[in-house]
Amino acid sequence: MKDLIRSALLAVAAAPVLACAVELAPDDVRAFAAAPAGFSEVRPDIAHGRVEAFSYDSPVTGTRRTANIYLPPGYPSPRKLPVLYLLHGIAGNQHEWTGYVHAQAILDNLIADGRAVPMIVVMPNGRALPDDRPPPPDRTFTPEHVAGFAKFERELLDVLLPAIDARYATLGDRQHRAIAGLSMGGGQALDFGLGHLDRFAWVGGFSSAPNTRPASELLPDADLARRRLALLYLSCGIQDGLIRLSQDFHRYLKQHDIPHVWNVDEHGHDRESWADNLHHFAQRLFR
Ligand code: FER
Repeated sequence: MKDLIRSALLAVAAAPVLACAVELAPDDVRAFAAAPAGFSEVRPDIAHGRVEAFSYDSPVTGTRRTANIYLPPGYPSPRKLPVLYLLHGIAGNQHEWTGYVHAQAILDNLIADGRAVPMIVVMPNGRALPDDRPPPPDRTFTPEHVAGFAKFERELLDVLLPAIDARYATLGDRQHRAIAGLSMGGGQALDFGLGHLDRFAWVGGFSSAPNTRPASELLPDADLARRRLALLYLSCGIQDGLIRLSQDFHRYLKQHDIPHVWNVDEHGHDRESWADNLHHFAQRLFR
């Protein structure tokens, strides 16, 4: 319920940017058919993973911070697992993917059907500020608040990654580490993932926000990108006023022959798009 209120507030706060005119190119189409009915609903007949809280000290904020961790059914298993870092939007927190998007059901269903490999999913709070609660709507887009999302880069790389690898049975190398996010978190995933291909081989930006650095800055060396990226996945809905940014990113990748998935769906800046894209992205990871 809280997440629904939060997204409704965001819709009001972000209305001017999200209402931008959308122009579509011929290749702005779905890469995959819509997920099957019920893909994000809890199925009582299958094994379920669990979500637990993981706390760590952040030298960036000077506070103790908490991430949510999805552990697949049967964890701990004899085998070490790959890890996906999954980042929320500007008005969300570590509960947004599970609460609003139903990520836990999506992952459980894919794993039960053998369509995704069992993985640990780390859902941190990507707002590296001493007060990391979603602010009231009139402060959602302040420079201070937006800066908190950029400050998360050092905390993620220097503190959270090593802490997760120490606490959980992870494989811990770049080939077994992915990063993706929605909107503000999509921008973070592209900035941090593509900016640190020594740490991540799988990167996804869903409805990425204007905190995304230009593709020319993130991937100046196309050859290196081709060699290091296992998957680069971009998506956006045709009703999302932020689509221009992803279209430009896709165009740059195409011009420079950098393989990627470009999935344009019929949705807006909303859970329908993010749930569908998590479903498609997760099943392509670590294979
Ligand atoms: C902006 C429009 C939208 C922006 C961020 C967003 C930093 C983020 C939206 C979201 O996370 O849902 O101009 O600037």
